[in-house]
Amino acid sequence: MSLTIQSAQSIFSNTQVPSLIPATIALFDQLNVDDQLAYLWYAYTEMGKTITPAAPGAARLQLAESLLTQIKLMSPEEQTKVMRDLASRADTPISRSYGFFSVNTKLAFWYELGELMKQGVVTPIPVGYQMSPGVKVVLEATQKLDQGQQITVLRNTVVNMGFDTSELAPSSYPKAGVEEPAFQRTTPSISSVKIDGVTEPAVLGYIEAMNADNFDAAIALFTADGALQPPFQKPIVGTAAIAKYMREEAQGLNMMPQQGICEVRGDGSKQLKITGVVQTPWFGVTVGMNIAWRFLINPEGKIFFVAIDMLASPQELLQLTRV
Ligand code: ECH
Repeated sequence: MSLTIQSAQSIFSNTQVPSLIPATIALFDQLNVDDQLAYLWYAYTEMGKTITPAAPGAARLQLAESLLTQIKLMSPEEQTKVMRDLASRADTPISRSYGFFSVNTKLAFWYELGELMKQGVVTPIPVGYQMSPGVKVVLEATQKLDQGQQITVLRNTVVNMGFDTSELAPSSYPKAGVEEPAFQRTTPSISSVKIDGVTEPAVLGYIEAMNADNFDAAIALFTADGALQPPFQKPIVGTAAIAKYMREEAQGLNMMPQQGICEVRGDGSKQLKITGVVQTPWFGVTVGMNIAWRFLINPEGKIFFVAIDMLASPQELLQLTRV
């Protein structure tokens, strides 16, 4: 029996519970553009009372520098227009350039704009803006989330902004092929991994390699046609695509798996579910995200599939029921 990505996606599917994250993003998507920007401002400043992201390094800010310089020189009305264009994914030169940024460069761009707003250099909210009841609804929904879920909502809204460049050739971006700058690790990397109930070498090797940003070692554990499915996304298929994704989005993560279960299937393949906590370099040790990894390992011990799911509640960390 050959393994398929479609069947792999459904392993441990009965342990999945609906997440409040997509539900909150769906509410956000219904807001008009000014309300979306206002929501982000209020949510970000509210969150800033307890947690603040680490300042992005100079190398990463350099990638966004040209846009930031243009925006700084604009009138408040022009600045508002740029932000509206980004939020509405309009096809403008700035919105296109933004669309080509990696996830972390998009976050760094908004981090810097947020700083410039605090300094009064960039206008925070359109002049004369009146908060609509819809914004309150989304803010209240956000307050019900834990911090890991809140930063996921913010991150995903930022990722979705800008012109959708996925259909455009990379050559239409002047800085195509720029190296992704390295993220500074916030704590020493965790070198020996222990997971209650799990001894599978491919899984332990995966976590160890990821915690050292050794993506070549992590990729070597996958089958050539293997897949990785990030939270709320479609699977990324094939080692080249996974490697690119990891270099862009998985740098500096601290993965702390806690416990898991392993089941051997009829064909000798194994399915494992592991729960634990992951920290992003943006917030270091201050925010832990409760997640699950669902692995399908082929009979030769290679990773055919791994899905990463955000857990709906900390109670789910212990929910390791059988299929
Ligand atoms: C202001 C107002 C105008 C509009 C905007 C504003 C600024 C907003 C800003 C927001 C910054 C938000 C940030 C969020 C960071 C979130 C990071 C997260 C990381 C999660 C990572 C996970 C990793 C999982 C994985 C694992 C694997 O095994 C494989 C790889 C991978 C206020 C100006 C917009 C500045 C900084 C949520 C879960 C475990 C899948 C990666």
